[in-house]
Amino acid sequence: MDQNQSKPDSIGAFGMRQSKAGPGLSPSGSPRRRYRTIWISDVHLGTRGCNARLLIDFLDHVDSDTLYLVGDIIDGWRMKKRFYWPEPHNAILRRVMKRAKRGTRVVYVPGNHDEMFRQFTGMSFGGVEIRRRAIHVAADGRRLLVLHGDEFDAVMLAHRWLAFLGDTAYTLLLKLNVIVNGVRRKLGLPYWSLSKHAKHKVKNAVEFISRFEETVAREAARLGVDGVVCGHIHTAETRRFGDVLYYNDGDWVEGCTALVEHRDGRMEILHWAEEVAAREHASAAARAAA
Ligand SMILES: [Mn+2]
Repeated sequence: MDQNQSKPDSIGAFGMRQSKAGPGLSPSGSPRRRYRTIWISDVHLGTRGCNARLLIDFLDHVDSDTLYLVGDIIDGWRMKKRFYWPEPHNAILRRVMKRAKRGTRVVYVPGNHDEMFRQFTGMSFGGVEIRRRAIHVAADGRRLLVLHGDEFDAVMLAHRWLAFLGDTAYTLLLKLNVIVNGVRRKLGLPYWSLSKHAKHKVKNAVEFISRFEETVAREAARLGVDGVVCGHIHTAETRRFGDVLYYNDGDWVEGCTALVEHRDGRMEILHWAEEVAAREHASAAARAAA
């Protein structure tokens, strides 16, 4: 944790970010966007698949009254096999803890990959509340159930959700995604998710996603809430099933998305790779004009 409060986020991992930006400004100098609520999940810290660079950029450009961490934030499964913890992953945790310290309400709903934190349900660490699930009351009064989503795996398939591709094939796809994007970055091309696009080409995957969404929405209807926010299947979405709203905040391994609630209760999915590409395009254009 940064001891020097007057110093803005000057974290060494990204040297160029040692900016003069004040607390209300992002490192790129634009004012931080402030939302009522932000939901992120499936960050998978501790794996190479995690797009830490984009997530750090996201955290440096947005703020909220409440931040929900909707599970699979730290990948305990993968870490058991092999320890992997580069500096940018620390930088993400520091940013989250700093937010909690400065008054953002941070609610952490662990998922299946970070289920080791479920034993701390009801406790609070550094201002981060740990919950098994949560009810979020939106600005317009709607009640949204917040859960990770792995609780439906057993009902749906008796397999993990990756069953449709096979865990090995999926892991390979994510590895390829890292390689492809390493090359793209060297070429100055924006982030593009290979695995996300491959998934949408597989008929079984599409059917699976649809069935998952329906199952979660049905549970929300049964509980009498107005909607549900989950993660788990790495597919951001906003959909309506009858009277129930289904929101999935996506992930930071493939899609790099967050779900946000505006002041008036309006919900939106932010596609961060596209935002970064647009910003870089705009600043390149500005440089060319100068
Ligand atoms: Mn999960």
